[in-house]
Formats: sequence, C-alpha cells, structure tokens
Amino acid sequence: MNIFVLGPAGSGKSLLVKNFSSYLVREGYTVRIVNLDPGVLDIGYKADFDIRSMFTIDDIMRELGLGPNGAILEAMDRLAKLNLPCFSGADHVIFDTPGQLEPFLFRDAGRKIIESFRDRCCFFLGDLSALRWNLLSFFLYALTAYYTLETETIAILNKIDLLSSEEIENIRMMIRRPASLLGKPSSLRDEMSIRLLRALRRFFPPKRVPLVSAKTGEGFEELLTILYEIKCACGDLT
Ligand SMILES: Nc1nc2c(ncn2[C@@H]2O[C@H](COP(=O)(O)OP(=O)(O)OP(=O)(O)O)[C@@H](O)[C@H]2O)c(=O)[nH]1
Ligand SMILES: [Mg+2]
Repeated sequence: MNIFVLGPAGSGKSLLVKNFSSYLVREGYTVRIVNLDPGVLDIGYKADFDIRSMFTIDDIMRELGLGPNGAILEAMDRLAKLNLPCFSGADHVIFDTPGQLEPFLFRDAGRKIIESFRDRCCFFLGDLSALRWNLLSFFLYALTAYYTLETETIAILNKIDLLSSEEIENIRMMIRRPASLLGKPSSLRDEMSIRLLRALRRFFPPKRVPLVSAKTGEGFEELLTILYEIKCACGDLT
C-alpha cells in the first residue's frame, strides 16, 4: 500500500512517518519511506528516496532569486513533473509530504504524484491539541483532500498524548454524536455545524476516525487495522 501522509503544517506528519514505519517493521512488514518535502531541514528518519537529493527550497531561492513562497510554488511545479521510484517489492511505502499543504493540494503536484500509484490511500492528520473545538473545519479540510485527490482518506486526530482522558472522551463523544454536545441549536452556526458533521459521517464514519499519538505510538494498531480494511475493500488480501 502507498500511504500519503498529509496535513497542515506541524500536524505531526514527519513524526508519524518515522514512528508508524518503525511500528510496521516491528509487525513484520517491509517498509520504504519517501520524503517529498523539499523544505524540511531535519526529517528525523532515514528516507529511501528524498526529494532533497534533487532540489531544496533553499536551492531554488538562490537559483531563481525567489522568496520562500515563490520557491515553494516552483518546487511544487517541479514535483508535479517527477517520476518517483515505486518500490514495488515493499508491503508499504510511506510518503511524507510538504509542510505547506495548500500548494501541494491545490496545484498539480499532489494529484499528479498520487494518481500515478494505484494501490494507495491518504492519512490526513490534524493536531488535536490545536483544534479540539474546531473539529468541523478539520473534517471539511480532510474532505477537501479526499475530493481533490480522489483517494481513500483516513482523517486522523494526532497528539492525543497532550489531552486529558476527559478531553479525549469528549472528543470521542463529539465524533460519535456531534449533536449531543450542542443541545438545541441556538444559532445558524450551530445548526450548520450539526448538519455538516452529520453529512460528513458518511465519509469519515465515527469508527474510522482514529485518535493517535505519533509520539507514543498510541492508536497505531487501529491505523493498521484500517489499512487492512482498505486493502480488503480493494480486493487485495495478500
Ligand atoms: N506531543 C506530541 N507531539 C507531537 C506529536 N506529533 C508530532 N509532534 C510534535 O509536533 C511538532 C511538529 O511535528 P512534525 O512531525 O515535524 O510535523 P509536520 O506535520 O511534519 O510539520 P511540517 O512538515 O513542518 O508541516 C514536533 O515538535 C513534533 O515533535 C504527537 O503525537 N504528540
Ligand atoms: Mg514534516
């Protein structure tokens, strides 16, 4: 399975790539890691293919005299034109993606790269410690990735280790029964939240929203089970 790890800046993509790949190796799988972030200084793991061997944001800034934003856009256009190695002998290939999610998602790069792999899914990470009261925006963003990339997407709430057990229980309740915490909708925003969350349950069903910690490894077992379900749904049980 080719797993693309996406998410807003700082949501924990690189740490999840590092620790989830180690977990998969401990479970007996062969794993390869691809770093697609040309702007990162230290990824914290050993990549089997690293985009920085071809170009970095710093290189592009110097070469073309661009600022950081211009260089990121140029880097995404270069990414879109690349043929990446496919590591077909590995059970899982995990792709770390750029910290700047928007140019990856909304320009050609993300779609072109991802659509060239058949057996694939996306992990869409959110930093639970930052968005605990803004879950709806997170789900809508994950849905945007799913819609744009036309790829099975798992919405994953990361950094669970930073929350108390009571907060975690509230989050689980909110995911299971979004309306239950709001009571009778008193504003248009409440009503919109409830209706949107209900509609979103079709794409991110409550049983399919893992709460994980990329730091401690909590929730990795559930992630692996979901990967297995996706494989089964594709008809490939090898
Ligand atoms: N406590 C805790 N910290 C985490 C977790 N996941 C990531 N972090 C921390 O959050 C920060 C950002 O993590 P990264 O893995 O670099 O996140 P990223 O999404 O790759 O960041 P960019 O590539 O810059 O967008 C780092 O300080 C990590 O150590 C987690 O599950 N728990
Ligand atoms: Mg990163």
